[in-house]
Formats: sequence, C-alpha cells, structure tokens
Amino acid sequence: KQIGITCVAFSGGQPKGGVDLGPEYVLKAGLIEQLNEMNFKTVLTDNKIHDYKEFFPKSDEPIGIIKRPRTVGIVNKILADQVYQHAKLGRLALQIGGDHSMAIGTISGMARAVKERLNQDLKVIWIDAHADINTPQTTETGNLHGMPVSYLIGLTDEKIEGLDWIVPCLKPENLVYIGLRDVDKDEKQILKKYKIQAFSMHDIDRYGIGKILDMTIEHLSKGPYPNSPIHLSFDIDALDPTVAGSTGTPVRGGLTFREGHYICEALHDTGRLVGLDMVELNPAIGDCHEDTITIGCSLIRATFGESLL
Ligand code: DIR
Ligand code: MN
Ligand code: MN
Ligand code: MN
Repeated sequence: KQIGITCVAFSGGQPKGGVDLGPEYVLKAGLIEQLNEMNFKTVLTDNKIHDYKEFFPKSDEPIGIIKRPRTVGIVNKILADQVYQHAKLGRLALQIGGDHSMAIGTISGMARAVKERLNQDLKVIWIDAHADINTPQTTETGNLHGMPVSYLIGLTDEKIEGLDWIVPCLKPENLVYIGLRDVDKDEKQILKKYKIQAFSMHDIDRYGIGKILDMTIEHLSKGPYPNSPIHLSFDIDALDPTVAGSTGTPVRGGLTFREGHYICEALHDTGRLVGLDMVELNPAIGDCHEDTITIGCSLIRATFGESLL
C-alpha cells in the first residue's frame, strides 16, 4: 500500500510562528523511514516540503476581522488538489502541518476523490481541544484555524475573497469530535443546532476511550454506506499539554498518551481510514518539542497500523 505525504509548512491560519516548522521536524525524526519499515511505499508530494510562498498574494489585508483570507484560501486550494491527486490513485493521504486551517484543503481534496471513486460522502473524525467551527460571523479572533469546519460544512453564505472557491463537502451527521474542552459560546450553539456528535473530555472521563470509539464508529456507520471512508484530522493540542506541549493553543485537561494512540489504533482497525492530518505541531513553543514531534510520529504510525504485539 502507498502513502502520499504532503508537508504543509504553513502558519497563516493563526498568529504564532513556528507551526510551519512541524513538517521539517517530523521528517527529520525519521517518519518516512519508519513508514517504509512498516512496508509502506511513500510518495512525498513534489519530493519537498511546501511553504506555498510563491503563491502568496502581495498584500492580504484583513476582511472584516478575518486575517489573511486570500493566503489561507490559495494555499488550501492548491493543497486540495495535492491530496486529491494522491487519493484518486488509491493512496492513503497523510498531511503534516502546519496550522489547522489546512484541513479546508485536505478534506476538500479527499472528499472530492471519494465522491468520484465511490460516489460516497466522506466521514470525518476531528480530534481537538477546540471545535474549529467558528464562522466569519462568530469568530472572536479572526484566525482561520478556528474556522475550517464551518467552511467544510458550508455554514456561511458570505463570500470572502480567497475563500470563495470552497465547496461544502461535509455533512454535519458525518462528523464526530473527540477531546473538546475549549469551545466558544457561539460554537456550542452551532454544535447543538446541527446536532453534531461531539465527545468532550467529560464524556471521555465518563465512558472511557474504548466506549467513546465504539460510539464514534457506530455513529459513522449510519446511513446507506456503513463502511464509507473516514478521514482523521488530529490536532496535537487534543493531547494534554504535559504530554505534547509544543503547540500554539494548549489547553489543560487533555487526552493522555494512550488515549490519543487508542483513537488512532481503533480507527486503523476499522479498515476505513483514507486520510490523516497531523497538525499544530509547533517546535518553537515550550521546552518539549522533541517529545511532541516523537508523539506526532507515533500517532501517525498507529493510524497506519503499527501493532503493539
Ligand atoms: C478559538 C481558538 N476558538 C478561535 N481556536 C483554536 O480562535 O476561534 N485554537 N483552533 O487552536
Ligand atoms: Mn486545537
Ligand atoms: Mn478559547
Ligand atoms: Mn484544531
């Protein structure tokens, strides 16, 4: 089996430098060799780390409160095509970030390929401390890494320059969140209104991670295609900051090392996984970037089926 790897050295969806270094550090830690050791053939998009800078607009003034909309827009448009090209050849698609605004591109590209190949809707598991479902109307920060899900679902009609190419590709019933603990007030309303399945840290405490994954897979097995493809979008800030602290918006009370890995292992066991984003690794933050990068690599291997026994 082949894995198409796209390295997204991009930080424009949020204000902190360093998250663009994530891919470089993950490759330096030996991820490709590790995946080859697991008998995957790996194809690195254009055989390089992409910073997409040659595509950045000369100026990108905020539109209302929204920061860098044209830059985030064009990067994601290109990224969507890169992911689509791998997926249409039947490769698994791994995207290493980079800030979470990049999920606009990764999920758009993957959903397009799944539609074309199987005529099915893509399902998504979003692992995060945050819901990333603000709209241009609800966002308090203007940072697009807090908004990708609203664009993927299509919660706003307002056409913002640079982001106007995005075609909604994710139905609310095809999305499950795990790990939430810092959700804005308006985001809570959106989750309720669209009846989105969301498991907070409280739910994990109550049921345990095993039962949470059972309920997640069950939810994503409703409808006409119970075995339809699943994309995993993993924000490393879902983990507790004591486990993986090198990230831009850490929130205490997160997933343990094993809970994070269990999610990846259980998803691999479904045989339905087609894409993985590993995002918000910021080696410039904190004094634990080696641990954070090592854990990022090991979550990726777990998702692709590294066995414990
Ligand atoms: C906050 C923080 N909800 C926002 N979001 C994220 O900016 O919209 N932090 N994604 O990682
Ligand atoms: Mn987050
Ligand atoms: Mn917050
Ligand atoms: Mn996120």
